[in-house]
Order: sequence, then C-alpha cells, then structure tokens
Amino acid sequence: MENLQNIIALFDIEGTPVEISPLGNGLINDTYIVKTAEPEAPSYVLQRINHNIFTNVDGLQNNIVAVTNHLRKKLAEEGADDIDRRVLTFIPLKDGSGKTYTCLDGNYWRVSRFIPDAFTFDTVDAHYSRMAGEAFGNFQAQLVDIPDTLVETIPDFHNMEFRLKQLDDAIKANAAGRLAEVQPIVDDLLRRSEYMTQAERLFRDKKLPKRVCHCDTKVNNMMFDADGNVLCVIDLDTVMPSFIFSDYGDFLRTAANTEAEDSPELDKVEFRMDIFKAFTEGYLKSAAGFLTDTEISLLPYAAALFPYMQAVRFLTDYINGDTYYKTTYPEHNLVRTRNQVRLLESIEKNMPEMTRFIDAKMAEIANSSK
Ligand code: GN1
Ligand code: MG
Repeated sequence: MENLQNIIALFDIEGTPVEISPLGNGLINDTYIVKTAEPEAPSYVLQRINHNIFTNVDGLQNNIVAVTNHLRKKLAEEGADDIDRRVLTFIPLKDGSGKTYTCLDGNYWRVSRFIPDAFTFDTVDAHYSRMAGEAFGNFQAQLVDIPDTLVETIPDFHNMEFRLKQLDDAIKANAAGRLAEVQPIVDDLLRRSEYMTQAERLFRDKKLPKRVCHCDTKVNNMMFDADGNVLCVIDLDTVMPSFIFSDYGDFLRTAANTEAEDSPELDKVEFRMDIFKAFTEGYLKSAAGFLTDTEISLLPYAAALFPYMQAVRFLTDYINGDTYYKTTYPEHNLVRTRNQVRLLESIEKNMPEMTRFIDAKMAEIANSSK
C-alpha cells in the first residue's frame, strides 16, 4: 500500500496531516479523509481515481476543475455565502505545475477539501426528490455558459445507438452460450429500438443539444446540510456533454423504482409517480428557463430511456458472460435485466399521465412569469 502521508504531502494543503482513514463506500474510486492538526485548518478528501474505468485522467480532472471553477464564479456573482461548502475545491500540487492530480506507481491521486457538517442519503421521499430535482436542474443551469469544452470521460457513455451496437455484437458472438435462453427478452427490447434511439437522430439533425450534465445522478451524489438544504453535487467524474435526459432519467430510474435494481421480486417493481412528480417539479423550477421545447416534450421519453438503456447494458453483459458489472450469482445480470424491463413497462403505462403533468407544470410556470 502506498504511503498515503507521502502522497498528501505532494499537495498544497493548509495544516499538518495527522490522521488518514477510509471514507464512504464508493464502488469505483478509493477514498480517504485526511484530518489536520490545527483546529483552523480544513480536513481533506484524498482519492485514488479508478483509471481502468476512467482512462483519460487528465481530461477527467480538467473537466472537474473547469466545472468547479465555473460554479464557484457563479456563486460569487450571486453573492452566495459559505461557498466552500457549496462547491468542491480541488487542491493543486506543490510543484507549481498547476495540476490537481499526480500519478505514482501507475495510480492516480487527487485531493479536495472535505465539506464539514454535510450528509448524503441513499433513498428518498418526495420532499428530497423535489430538492434533488431543483439541485440537478440548477447544476445544469449554472453550467449552460461554461466557456470550456469538456471531454467525454467515458466515450458514448449514454449513447443508445452505441449500447444497441454492443448488444448486437454480444448476440453475434454469443460468447457464453446464453442467447437462446434470453431471445424473447432480446426481441422485446429490440422492438423498441427505433423509438429509443430518437435522441441521437435529433442530435444529428441539430434539433437536440448536448449540454454539460452530471451523468451519475443518484441521490447519494448530493450533499445536504443538517437542516436538509442542498449544499452541492458531488462525484463529478462523469460530468460531460450529454443530453439532459441523462440526469433526469437516471435519477428517476434509481429513485422511483419501488424495488432495488436487482430485486428479483418483479411483481413488486413499479414506477413511483409521487417521486416522478416531485422530482419533475423541482427540476422544472430550475431548468425550465434554459430547456428547449424539444427537451421538455421528451422528458417522459427520458424516464423510459434509462431503464431501457440499463436493461440493454445488463443483458449485453449477461450474454457476454458477465465481464463488466460485478455479479454475486450467475443469473444476477439477467435478474437486473428483468427488473429494468418491468420498470420500463410500468413507465410506459404512466407516460400519458407524465406528459399531462409536465404540460400543466409548464403552463403554471408560463402564467407565473406573466
Ligand atoms: C454503474 O457503479 P455505479 O453504481 O456508480 C455504471 C452506471 C450504471 C450503474 C447501474 C461507469 O454505476 O452507468 O447506471 O452501474 N457506471 C459505469 O447500477 O458504467
Ligand atoms: Mg459513481
């Protein structure tokens, strides 16, 4: 194990590091909290970046610095207080290079300020969903005019055409001999492919923009203060240009499912319209001002797209013999696939009601600004 004290010593932090211990339970990066001796000096978060998944660490860290600098500028312009708790701060190296990461023995490390008195949650009620919606909408709104060009830290991450191509490749190879067993699910998914790839076609026709999105909008990627107010959005590794559907759809995929994504109890899987309504209301409050009519009219599509994309990704991995997602038993990816298909079916039933709800909210917003 690397000497963490030697690594933190390379960064331009305030105070003397005295204690370094593991923090949180992230699945991708390794995270530590660094406490300092002086009471007035902040604590820090030291992270090893998983460069097997994020192969372009330089591009990734440039994205994050551009985004956090822009958010800090916006907060300062608004006259916000407590800015250090409302946006992450990455610490440069002492070597004067200006870089915010270092590579030692093939491992990449970075340091940010620890945000004190802040909390995250794994499940949400309608109230937190509304706040999460507003916070993610706000995050996108503040980044609309970012001058930097960001890289895709995982190329084609949420590109549905690409995910279907991967499924097609898996079907052709049938590497694990599992195709016959899942053929009915393959057919069921493929009959929706035209509808589900519409975002890519609209993008090529210049009718749909890409914007800077978070692309991992699980609720536990948001920090709240002790009073339940949103402080900031964290886990910025996947921040990249994408359709706004990524943030809107992936939150609902995780938060509005009555069951966990790998629950085998398919009869209990349902899409929670109370979470949908609360999240959408919060999101439109902060995002309606910059969204185009096309983006707004496709929000129900976004809600369907993400369980669909996830079903395609899980099924692809099952057919390939479980090479991407961690599994704990042989049918795990198949169970996940069935769960996401069931969620998709529940969403499809609710789409007319979603459209009505969004139309009504937009009418309210238009009236209130008259
Ligand atoms: C992966 O490991 P986690 O939960 O952060 C995946 C997401 C999927 C999710 C499904 C880099 O995210 O895209 O939605 O699993 N992340 C990557 O649970 O592939
Ligand atoms: Mg993550």
